[in-house]
Amino acid sequence: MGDRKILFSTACRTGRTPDLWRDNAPRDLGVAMTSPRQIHPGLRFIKQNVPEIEILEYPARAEFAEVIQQGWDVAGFSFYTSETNEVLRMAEYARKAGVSELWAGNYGALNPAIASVFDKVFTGYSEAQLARELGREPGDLIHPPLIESVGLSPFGQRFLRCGLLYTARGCPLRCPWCHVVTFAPRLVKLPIDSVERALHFYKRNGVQLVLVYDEIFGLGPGRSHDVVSLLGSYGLPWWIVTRGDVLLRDFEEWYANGLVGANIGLEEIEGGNPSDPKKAVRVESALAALETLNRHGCCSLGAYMFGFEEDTEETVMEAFRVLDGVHPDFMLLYILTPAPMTPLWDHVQNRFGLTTPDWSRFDGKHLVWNHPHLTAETAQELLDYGYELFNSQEYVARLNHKIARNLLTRQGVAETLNFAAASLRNTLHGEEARPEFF
Ligand code: B12
Repeated sequence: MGDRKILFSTACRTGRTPDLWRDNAPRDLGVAMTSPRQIHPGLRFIKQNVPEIEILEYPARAEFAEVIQQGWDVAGFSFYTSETNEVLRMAEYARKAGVSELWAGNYGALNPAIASVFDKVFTGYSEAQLARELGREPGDLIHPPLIESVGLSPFGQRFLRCGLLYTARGCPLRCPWCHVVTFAPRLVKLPIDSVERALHFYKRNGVQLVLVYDEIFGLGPGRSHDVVSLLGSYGLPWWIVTRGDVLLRDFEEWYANGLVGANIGLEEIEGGNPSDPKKAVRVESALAALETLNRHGCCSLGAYMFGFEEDTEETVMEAFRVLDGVHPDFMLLYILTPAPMTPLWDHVQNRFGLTTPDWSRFDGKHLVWNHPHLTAETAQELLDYGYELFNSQEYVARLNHKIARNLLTRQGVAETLNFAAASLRNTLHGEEARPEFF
């Protein structure tokens, strides 16, 4: 069992690399933030905890074609639904190269329509399952070092050195559109000493900002206090992804411990039953959370998804107007996209039907089902309108100004100058993200 040669790869790099900032900005924007994906946290967690497995992150097609010929017993693929076409092509290639077993993992693997291509499909976070597959008992989970940069175009890719941090996995909420419902429906904390080891590494290796990528940071009463004081004790600025009501509950404590920015989910602004009183409270708290962040000079990002069943062009425009009124620094904009094996998927299949079999369009940027009030073109126009409205040129100056002011008021002049010097050094001499493990 343990002697098999195993290679895991992400989908090949084709066209432009996914980039949180660029993917939500007007197409011809000159100066913009940029963070093309550089490392794959999922594969790095696997390599850190199951080192027998070799990994390839975002290879070019030619690189994959060459590596896959090197006598592997197993090829595993890590992909999102929108990367399915590319991975099916890679799987065919691997079979032709004589690889005897193909495995699938990550969200894209949860798709009955393609399951027969693979010999094994893994659901959810997989380190433990993989260790057992290789014939041993898993140990405590180790958080690998995960360093990426945020660039400022046209000046370069390495302006801000960021450390990615995961403190908990999974989500117990049951949002019908969200793939996490099927993928990892239980909230599980990462071992705190492992989180601390990653933070320690970041502090020693010139990380300027910690990006906490838990699905919803702070979920579950009381559970984040230990992590928050740990973050505070390292004196690194940190940024989270969370929900408005959760942020409002704990904001004072988080701010006192170095929080400098947050992405707030705004799905509730449109989705669901408008007369549901719980929804009204959540909408209010999402908006209040953005205002709270702004009032304290913290960076405020909104993540707004439209295209729910009851949405019309007018209701989306109205939501844009309301959101614009609270002045988020940047908005991530998505079109509601059903993912296989979610309640939304079944509902859409039964009532409306999909409009395309092309998996590459299941990326949150295309309308892929027969919507009762919106056409694919209108949805696209709304997206483009939103990019212009929220994310045109000024956001870059606003965010950089906020980060600088935040540092000045909270850490003083000397620290702020150090920070600026570090960014200059990164820009001039920064290294590419490289494989690094404990
Ligand atoms: C952070 C994040 C991002 C970041 C990525 C940052 C970075 N530098 O990597 C950014 C903002 C760039 C991003 C972009 C997108 N994202 Co995103 N993102 C997430 C988020 C919040 C966390 C992902 C993560 O880092 N997980 C942590 C790592 C450790 O876990 P992992 O990757 O899942 O890997 C584990 C398992 O999957 C498994 N595994 C992984 N690979 C393999 C391979 C094999 C062979 C096996 C056996 C197992 C296995 O083991 C790993 C270790 O346990 C998730 C939601 C969530 N909580 O999962 C959404 C999520 C994954 N994103 C999603 C989507 C749709 C996207 C986008 C397509 C557009 C969009 N709507 O945002 C783009 C495209 C990205 C791309 N093509 O690369 C969806 C995926 C749905 C789907 N069905 O595909 C999610 C689930 C959000 C949601 N709720 O809808 N994303």
